[in-house]
Amino acid sequence: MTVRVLVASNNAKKLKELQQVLDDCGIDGVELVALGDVEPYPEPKEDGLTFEANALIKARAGVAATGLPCVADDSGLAIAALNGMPGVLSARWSGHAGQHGAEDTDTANNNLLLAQMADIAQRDAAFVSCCALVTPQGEEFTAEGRWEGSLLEAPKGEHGFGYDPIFQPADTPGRSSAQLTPEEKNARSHRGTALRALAPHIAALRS
Ligand code: ITT
Repeated sequence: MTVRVLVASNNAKKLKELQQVLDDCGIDGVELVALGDVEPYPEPKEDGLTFEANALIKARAGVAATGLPCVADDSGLAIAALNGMPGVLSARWSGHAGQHGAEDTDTANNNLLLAQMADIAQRDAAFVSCCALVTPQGEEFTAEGRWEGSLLEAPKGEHGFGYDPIFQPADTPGRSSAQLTPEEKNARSHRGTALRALAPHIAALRS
């Protein structure tokens, strides 16, 4: 029997990464369903103060609307010199979603962050992701991943999305996360780590 699992993200590039990581886990008998494949439902308000709280808000909303088990990711960039900000505010650092188009929002977020950090030499940064799985029976599982690195002085690279052009991973010296192939990024990223930790719980949905 195949189990359908909703992957609840409105960010097409994030969704692709989530799907690729899960596909690479090779879980037989699980069919991933995107938001575009189900009856539309209102986006829940992401008003949690942690990545975990927001990931659970998104996954619970997916289950409530569709009756399917649901996986969601909440993620962002944590800058040490900014006490972990933008953090859970990463998506709306330069203003509310809808104010710009998706690509413009990314550019506006990156430009604002670079301007705020212009005179600051301490540039330690980490991408953080919390992935949540919620089942129709009310079981909840979460897992977190961190990708350590630093904030660049200027954007470079064309791959990925969001803050990738201004993030220098510690484990890919000389290449920003926007200069990695999808496979290279998924193998190291916050999202890859979090979702692979959740994979056994997703696989267990079949039994
Ligand atoms: P969904 O909530 O619909 O999944 P979203 O893009 O709004 O989509 P978040 O609320 O989790 O997702 O916000 C994540 C923010 O952090 C957003 O600004 C992203 O661009 C950024 N971000 C997260 N992971 C990233 C990554 O792997 N590379 C670059 N930026 C990332």
